[in-house]
Amino acid sequence: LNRRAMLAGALAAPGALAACGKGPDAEIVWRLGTNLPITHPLSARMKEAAGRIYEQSGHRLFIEVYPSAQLGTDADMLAQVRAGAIQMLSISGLIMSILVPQTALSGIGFAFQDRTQLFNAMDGTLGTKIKDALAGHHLIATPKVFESGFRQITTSSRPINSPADLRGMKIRVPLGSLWTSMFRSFGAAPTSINFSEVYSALQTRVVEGQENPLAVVDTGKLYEVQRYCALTNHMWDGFWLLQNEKALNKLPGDLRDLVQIEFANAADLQRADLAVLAETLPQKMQAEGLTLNTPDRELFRQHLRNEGFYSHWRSELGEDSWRVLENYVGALA
Ligand code: X2X
Repeated sequence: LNRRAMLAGALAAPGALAACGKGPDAEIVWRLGTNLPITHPLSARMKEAAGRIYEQSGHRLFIEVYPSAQLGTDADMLAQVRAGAIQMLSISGLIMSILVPQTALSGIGFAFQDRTQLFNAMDGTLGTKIKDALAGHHLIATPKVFESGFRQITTSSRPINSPADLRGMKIRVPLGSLWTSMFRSFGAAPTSINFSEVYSALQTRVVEGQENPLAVVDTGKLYEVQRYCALTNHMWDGFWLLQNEKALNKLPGDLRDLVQIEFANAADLQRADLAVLAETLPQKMQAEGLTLNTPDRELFRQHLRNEGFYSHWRSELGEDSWRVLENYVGALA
C-alpha cells in the first residue's frame, strides 16, 4: 500500500518522481537543507554530488537535498543541524556568524579585491581558521567553501552612486550583525528579513532595496520587483556545507571520505559556474530591465574607515584573526 501511495503521489506531481526514484533503498538517508532554489548552481551541484555519492556508495548513502528553505529559515535549519534533526546544512558564512563569529571574516565590507584573492584566502589559512571555529561548535565543513559571490545592491526607488545615496534607505539584509553594522554606517535603515520573504517584501515596498550576488537576484527573480542595480561588490559571500559531527562520525570511513571528496568536487564545479555567471549576468539583468551602474568602491571604503567600521570589527573578531585577513587583503583600517 505504501508503495502504491508513493507511486500515485509521484504520478500526480511529476517533479516528485525523481525524488522517489532515488533513495528509498539506501541504508542511510541524510537530509541537507539550503535557502536557495534548485535553479541556483549551489543547490544544483550539491544535488548532483548527492547523486554521485548514492551511486558510488552502492546505494548505501542517500543525501536528500531540500532547496528553497523547505526545511525552515536559516535559523531553523541551523538549530536542526546542531541537534542532528538534519545532517547537513548549506548556509552563508555571514549568517553563520550569529553562532560562530569568525565566519564573518570572509564578508568584511570592501575587503577583497577579486575572486583570485578571495579563494587564495578561503583555500588557505583564512579558510582553515573559519573551519576550525566551526568544528569547535561540532559542525564539520566539507573541504571547500561554495560561492555565493560578491554582493550588489538593488533598489526600486533610486540608483546608488555614492554612500550618500544610501542615507535613509530602507534596505533588506539577511540575519547577522555584519550587515546591519555596515548599512547603519552608511546611514541606511537595514531590516533583517529571511530570504524566502524578500521577493514579497520588495514587491509590497516594505523595503526599497536589498543586496545579493547577481546569481541570487537572477534565480530569485528579484529583478521583477527592482529597478536599479549598483555593482558595488560590497562584500563577498560564500556557503559553507556543514555536517553534524555525530552523524559524520557514525558513517563508515569509506563513506565519510566519499562525501568529502564529492562535495569538494561539487564546490569546484559550482565556483566555475559562478565565474561564468559573473561575466554573463550583468547583461542578462540589464535585459530583464534593471538599470546597472558601477560606483567608485573607494568612496564606500573610505566612508567605512571614517565611521570606525573596520576598527569595530577588528576588536570584535580579535587581533589574531584580523591579521590573517589582512595578510591576504592588506591593511584595512
Ligand atoms: O539571504 C540571502 O540574502 C542569501 C541567500 O544571500 C543568504 O543566504 C545570505
